[in-house]
Amino acid sequence: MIYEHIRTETDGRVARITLDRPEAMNALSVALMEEVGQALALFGADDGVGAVIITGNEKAFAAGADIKDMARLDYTAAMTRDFPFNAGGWEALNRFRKPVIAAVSGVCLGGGCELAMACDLIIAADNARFGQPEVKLGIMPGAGGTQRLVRAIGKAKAMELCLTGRMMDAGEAERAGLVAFVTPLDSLQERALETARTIAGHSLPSTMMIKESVNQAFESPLSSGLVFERRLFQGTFATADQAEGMAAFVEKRRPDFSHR
Ligand code: DAK
Repeated sequence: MIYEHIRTETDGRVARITLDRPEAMNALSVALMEEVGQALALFGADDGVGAVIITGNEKAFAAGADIKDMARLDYTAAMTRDFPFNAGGWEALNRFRKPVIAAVSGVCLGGGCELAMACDLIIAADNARFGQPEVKLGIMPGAGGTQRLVRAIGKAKAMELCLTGRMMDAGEAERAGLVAFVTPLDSLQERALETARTIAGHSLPSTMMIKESVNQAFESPLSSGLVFERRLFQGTFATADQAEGMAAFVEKRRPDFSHR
C-alpha cells in the first residue's frame, strides 16, 4: 500500500504505523485517520502480525485532530456527518483485536492523547507531554478523552486536565497510571519494539483473549467479568498453543507457538 500521511513497516511479527505529517505536528486529519484504518485492516488480516506499534516523531506523537479541518465545521456538519466523517481509523482501532502499543514522544494532545489511550498500552519517551487542551479551543474532548482518561488516571486528575487544558509530562503520566513506563527518547523505538516482540512471540489466541478480557473489565460488573474471563481461560484449552506451551514447560524448552 502507498500512503500519504503514514508510513508502515513490519519487523518479524511486529508491525509499525508511523504517523507522518511532521509539518502539522502529526495533526490527525480525516485522510490520515482513514489511512490508519486501512493499515489496521491489513495488519488485522495478516496472520504473520502479532502486535502493532503506533508512533509519531520525536516532536509529536500527534497534536490532536486537525484544527484547520475543524475550523470549517458548524454544528449541523459536525453532527449530521458525525465528525470526523466516520474516519475509518478511529473505529478500526476500537475494533482491532490484536495488541497495539502507542510509542509516544513529544506532544500527545487532544485526539492524539485519545488515539494513544485507544491503544492497549502506552510507552512514553521522557520528552512526552500529554493533555486534553480542547477546552482552550471552545470545544471538548470527542474521542474518549473524558471517558478513557478518567478510567486510566481517576476523576480528580482527569477533571483537572480536561478543565484546565494543561499538559502533564511523562513522569507525571507514569505516576498517574496513564503510561506503562517511561524511557529515554533515544531508546523509545527500541523499547517499544522489544515489548511488541515479546507480546507477538506469545500465542496470538492468548494475547487476543487477554486483551479482550482486560477491556471487558471496563464494560461489566466484576462478577460478570470474572465469568467472562473464566470462559476465555477454559477456551485456551482448545488451542494447540496451550498444549505446546505446557509441554515446553515440562520439557524445559522454549515453546514453539503455532498461533492456533
Ligand atoms: N491541527 C492543525 N495544525 C496543527 C495542530 C493541530 N491540532 N497542531 C499544530 N499544528 C500546526 C501549526 O498550525 C503549525 O503549522 P504552521 O503554522 O507551521 O503551518 C505547525 O503545526 C507547528 O505548530 P506550532 O508552530 O504551534 O508549534 P509549537 O511547537 O509552537 O506548538 C503545540 C506545538 C502542539 C503545543 C501547538 O501547535 C498546539 O497547541 N497545537 C494544538 C493542540 C490542540 O489544541 N489539540 C487539540 C485539537 S482538538 C473525534 C476525534 C478527535 C477529536 C474530536 C472528535 N471524533 C472521533 C468524534 C479531537 C479533537 C482535537 O484534538
